[in-house]
Amino acid sequence: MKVTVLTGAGISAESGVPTFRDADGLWEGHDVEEVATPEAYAARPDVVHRFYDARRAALATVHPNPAHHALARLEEAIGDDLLVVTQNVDDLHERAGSTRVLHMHGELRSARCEACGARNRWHDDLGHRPPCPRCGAVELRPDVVWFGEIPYGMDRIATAIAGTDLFVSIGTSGAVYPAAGFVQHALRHGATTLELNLARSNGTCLFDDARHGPATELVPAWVDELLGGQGVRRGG
Ligand code: BJW
Repeated sequence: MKVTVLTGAGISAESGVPTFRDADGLWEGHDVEEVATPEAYAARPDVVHRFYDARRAALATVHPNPAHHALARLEEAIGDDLLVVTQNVDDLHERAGSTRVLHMHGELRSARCEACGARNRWHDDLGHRPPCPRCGAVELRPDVVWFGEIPYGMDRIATAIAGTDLFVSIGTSGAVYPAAGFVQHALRHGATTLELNLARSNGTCLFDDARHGPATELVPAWVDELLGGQGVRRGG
């Protein structure tokens, strides 16, 4: 059985990473247009760098939670038959032990050079305008995908979803495309679909099954269920 999991900010919420659109969300104090578009970055790079530098620094204070660990446990059990596509720019899946993770909206711990295109592992601030380690140009930006930009890995994601038996969406509001459309892509290709989210999302009615509650409870329970009773075996 092949499983594709889409994760969003809700899976990291109980680790202390703010979501985007909940009441106390990340963007409550920020105008989205001020920080999450290339135009905003061109107009006010200092504001944007401050915002992302603060979020990158905050990663050092958070840890993976039982939902991240459960997905790592699922990968241990079914290996290549699992792909985690995350919209999150944190690295909590990897720190929990997952290796098959595709960051479609980029990563906080990466800096992209607008001159040479290099994607550099990055742990420090960018606001003081360090040079690109690859080409020396002073054109490093957060390696994240803003509105109007093309998410990473779209071909690989489309192929994975087309061949998946089970598509599971965890902790995402379904407010942002193309991720919000993955469930329909999965359904068109005959997959079973499941939503695990704190509350109903914009797309809940599209899923075959939807369970609502905290990810730290729902995800470990679902992984137990899958590995316990459903006959999921590597290559099976
Ligand atoms: C819990 C929980 C707990 C809480 N347990 N659950 C008009 C119509 C349709 C589309 C468009 C349109 N106009 C423009 C577009 C396209 C646009 C778009 O979608 N706009 C919408 C606003 C309508 N999309 C784009 O521009 C994208 N690019 C694109 O489409 O390119 C064209 C193309 C695509 C494909 C192939 C070829 C070409 C780019 C989108 C980039 C999004 N970037 C951001 C910022 C990333 C950097 C950063 O982090 O700062 O990505 S926006 C932000 O939203 C971030 C997130 O990844 C993304 C999704 O948010 P998410 O994860 O769902 O978080 P929330 O807060 O919304 O929801 C959290 C959920 O968790 C809630 O439901 C809670 O209930 C739940 N929750 N606690 C379980 N404990």
